[in-house]
Amino acid sequence: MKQLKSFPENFFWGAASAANQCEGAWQAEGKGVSISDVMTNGTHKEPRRITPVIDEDRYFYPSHEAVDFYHHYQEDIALCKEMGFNIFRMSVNWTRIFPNGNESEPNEAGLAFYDRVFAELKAAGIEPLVTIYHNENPFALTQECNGWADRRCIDYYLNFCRVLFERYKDVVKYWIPFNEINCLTTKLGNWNHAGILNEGTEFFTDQVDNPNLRFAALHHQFVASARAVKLGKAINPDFQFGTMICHITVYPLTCNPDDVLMTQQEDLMRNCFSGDVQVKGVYPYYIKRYFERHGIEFEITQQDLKELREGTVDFYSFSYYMSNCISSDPASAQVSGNVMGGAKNPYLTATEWDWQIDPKGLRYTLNHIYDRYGIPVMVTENGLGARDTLTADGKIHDAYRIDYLRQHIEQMRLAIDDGVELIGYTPWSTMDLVSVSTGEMEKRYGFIYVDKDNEGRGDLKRYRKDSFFWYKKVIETNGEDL
Ligand code: BGP
Repeated sequence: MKQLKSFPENFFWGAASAANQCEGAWQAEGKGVSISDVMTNGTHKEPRRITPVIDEDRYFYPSHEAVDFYHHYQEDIALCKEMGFNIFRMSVNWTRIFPNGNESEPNEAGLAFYDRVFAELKAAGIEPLVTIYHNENPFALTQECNGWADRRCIDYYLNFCRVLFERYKDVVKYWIPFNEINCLTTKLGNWNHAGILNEGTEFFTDQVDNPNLRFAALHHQFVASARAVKLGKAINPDFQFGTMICHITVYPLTCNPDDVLMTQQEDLMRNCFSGDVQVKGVYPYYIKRYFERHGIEFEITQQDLKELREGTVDFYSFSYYMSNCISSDPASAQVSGNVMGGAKNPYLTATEWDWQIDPKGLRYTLNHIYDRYGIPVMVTENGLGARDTLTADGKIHDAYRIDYLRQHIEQMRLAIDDGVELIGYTPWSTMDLVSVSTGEMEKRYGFIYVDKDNEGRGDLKRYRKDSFFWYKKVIETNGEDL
């Protein structure tokens, strides 16, 4: 038999992070309040909430200090260099640059921080992959106009993009306009993905959902993304832009045609819709019918449609953590307790948070995506959330994480062998950081352990996990030695 194809020579190996989950320093040097800064920690007896009035005495807001990347970036980037990264995925916190999101002039101190981070990366020979928007919506825009439900956010965001593109035109080449943009196809996306809040009580929750506002917000983000691509390419034609789709791969629970049809609809809605708009530049036929059937209405102008066509992306990137099964039988639907719902797959195991582990599903997904779009693909998130133990001698034996990553990398290689043009891998996450869905620190993903717990205790000291040394070897051998 012919030998398997290898990872290409210039393959991007690195890991991912997001400003709101790692930086901390939530009020440093003129930074404004972002949506994530008003989220409580979910380890309290109730789910995470958004509090319009910050009450430090009653609640812990994990993003306020997070793992303090703001003051530890040099140390963290040095560790990335040690692992051999040639790419580092990060986001720029909008509220450091525009504290309220709507100012005309940027906050120079906020930009100076990213100048330092990029300089450090360059010195380490690491390419930045920059997410422009990763749940860092300025809270002031929620108060001003209910976040992305309002079209004004497009211009505010473009103003932010212009500053980034001009300042970093020779420093950053790879850009992701929006993280997991497709989260807005479900009500989970309302709060941290779009800053939409509708309830006038002490707490806002994500339980309130108005699909007209939510899909309008998604549309505004599509237009903003397309305009960002056009603007960026005018500033530097070498810029490369990508999608970032939260890909929850779905299988029919049985071969009952009802299950198969439901699965197809779920896949189109959750996974394909946003990619179709950003890669193909048009609203797909099935979504138009969906809007009609559900009476969903919002404004789409001719100018919007033109901009969508003109601002398509160069590569397709996505997060992949799990797959789910879809069932038309109400008794078996929703068995799995993970945030995305779905039915339990009897062939798979799951994490403590019920995320079903499915390495082969990654190969399936990569082929599915490449077949649909035919553009370069990057896995910009993938990883295992787990509770790690720091031993007395400063070690973290996370064989379970190594096992998870190894199996997924094996499947990536098989997908390359299938012919998929896979160009990079940035698993979640570089260092431990705050979990989005739970607000916990103890749901850890990093190669680098950070001493901090759910209540914010710990000295923030960094430790190399076993997976750190393992990943270093993987990168050194370009994916040969797993
Ligand atoms: C993705 C987000 C990340 C990250 C990851 C893990 O959806 O883009 O920001 O947090 O999921 O999720 P969690 O932190 O909820 O375990």
